[in-house]
Amino acid sequence: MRVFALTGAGVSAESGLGTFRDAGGIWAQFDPMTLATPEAFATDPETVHAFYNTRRRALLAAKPNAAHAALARLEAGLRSGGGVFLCTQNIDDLHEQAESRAVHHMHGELLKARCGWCGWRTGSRGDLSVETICEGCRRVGAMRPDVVWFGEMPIGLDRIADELANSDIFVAVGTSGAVYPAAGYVAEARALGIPTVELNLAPSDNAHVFADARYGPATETVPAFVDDLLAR
Ligand code: BJW
Repeated sequence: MRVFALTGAGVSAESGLGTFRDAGGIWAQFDPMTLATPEAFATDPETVHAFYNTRRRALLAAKPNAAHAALARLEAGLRSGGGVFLCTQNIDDLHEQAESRAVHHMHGELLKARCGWCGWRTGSRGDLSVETICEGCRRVGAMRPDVVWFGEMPIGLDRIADELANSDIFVAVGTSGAVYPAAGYVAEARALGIPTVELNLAPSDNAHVFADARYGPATETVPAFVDDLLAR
């Protein structure tokens, strides 16, 4: 069995990292257009850096939870017969900390930085600022978190399309279905005749598109779902 798992902020919520669109979520407190667009970074890089520096520090203190662990267990359990493609919208590294191996970060990674001048990418666990020097071109002013902002192209869309087309089941965990292209994957899966399951705290924006759903905290629904899949 080949599993396509799409994860969102809800899978990391019980690790203490905020979601975006829930009550009290990040975009309930801040306007994404002033923090998560290339235009915001061009206009006010200090504010954008401060936002991501705060979130990076929170990530460095966070630990994976039972949902991350269950997805890693699923991958290990299916290694000899199929596998898991873990397509995450999250920029945290909690799937890797839980020892998932096939993790694809379609919205980038907070613990990496990229130069807007030359494209140099590097691991980066400390704060970034407009003074951060690019090790590739030695210029300052354009080092930015290696994340995908609104209006930018998500990473590896061809690979995602291939993995989706070759999967036997599509499961979405803790994502609101508000952001495209990820929000459209369930409809693509259904059009391909692939069974679809939503695991979420509450019905997402596109809950009606899923064939099956289980609602509750990810730390409960994901381990139970993995147990069921591995027992098949
Ligand atoms: C729990 C839980 C618990 C809580 N247990 N569950 C088509 C139509 C309309 C617009 C567009 C469209 N196509 C493109 C667009 C534009 C735009 C877009 O989608 N806008 C919408 C807002 C309308 N998309 C883009 O700009 C994307 N780029 C693009 O489209 O390029 C061109 C292109 C064209 C054609 C084909 C392909 C490409 C880029 C999007 C970049 C998103 N960036 C962000 C920020 C990343 C960096 C950062 O983290 O700061 O990514 S925004 C934010 O939203 C972040 C997330 O990855 C993303 C998704 O959020 P997610 O994960 O779903 O979180 P929430 O908070 O929304 O939901 C949490 C869920 O968890 C909830 O359902 C809760 O119930 C649940 N939950 N606790 C289980 N304990």
